[in-house]
Amino acid sequence: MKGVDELQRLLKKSKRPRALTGAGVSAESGIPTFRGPGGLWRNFRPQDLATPEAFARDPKLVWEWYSFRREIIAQAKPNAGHTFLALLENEKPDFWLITQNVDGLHQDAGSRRVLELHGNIWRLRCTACPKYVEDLRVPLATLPPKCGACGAVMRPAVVWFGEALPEGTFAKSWELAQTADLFLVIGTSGAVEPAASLAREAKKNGAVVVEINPEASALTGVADLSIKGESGEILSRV
Ligand code: BJW
Ligand code: ZN
Repeated sequence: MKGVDELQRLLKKSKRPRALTGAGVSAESGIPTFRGPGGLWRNFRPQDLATPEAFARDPKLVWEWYSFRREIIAQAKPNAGHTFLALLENEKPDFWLITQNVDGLHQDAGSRRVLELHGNIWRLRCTACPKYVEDLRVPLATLPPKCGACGAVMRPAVVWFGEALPEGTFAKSWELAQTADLFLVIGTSGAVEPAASLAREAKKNGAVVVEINPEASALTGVADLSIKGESGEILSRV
């Protein structure tokens, strides 16, 4: 396939490759994406679940949604797309993976240079005190879970709409976008900012942008090469 050959060529000569991944990279592991057919938001409005206001209004409802997703993720395994990106890290000492995903499957596949823009579903933080914990239990003992230190409600340590991304993580991602020579955009609709702007920033600074997605996205116009297909399937051929 022409796109795959071209990507192979670009990877071979790249010294500073980066990848931005989204929910689509975990779709072949059986984890639903957010938008589109079968997406997690087909039956819900994002503002009813993924905002601090929604959580303040009904923490149990929001936690039930996260609990449901934790159950699915707990049973999922990394796919060929995750594995490819983990192996790329060994080949390219300056490769960095920037993910919007909260599922931790990149780390499960062996990736270590991972920046999580939107947090991680396995971590919880207290709404009242600095307590921050990893909790892998499925299901959790109570919904909403309570802080062991102060008794207040815990929340998932993820980034909701209207919340700032972890400052150091985003700053580092921005710098990596600016210094990229190759920027892979894999399995994201590019609908959410500021994550999507990383691809634009990379392009502005001279990187070749390659998209892998079975559908057109908000970032297809930014891509120099757009490979249509499922990321696990495509990357297993690179
Ligand atoms: C496959 C596939 C296969 C399928 N292989 N591909 C500028 C303009 C307008 C609005 C804004 C703006 N800047 C900021 C905003 C507001 C807002 C925003 O972006 N709104 C837009 C909706 C317009 N952004 C924010 O609020 C962000 N915060 C912020 O900007 O703060 C500013 C601030 C500064 C200082 C102080 C205070 C505030 C935060 C955004 C947080 C996003 N959070 C979520 C939830 C995380 C927790 C959780 O998981 O529950 O993150 S929303 C959700 O969307 C999740 C995802 O990471 C994110 C992106 O989705 P993704 O990954 O792209 O998934 P999908 O489903 O959209 O797409 C899947 C793709 O895969 C599709 O294209 C498929 O085709 C493809 N696919 N199978 C490859 N096998
Ligand atoms: Zn607390």
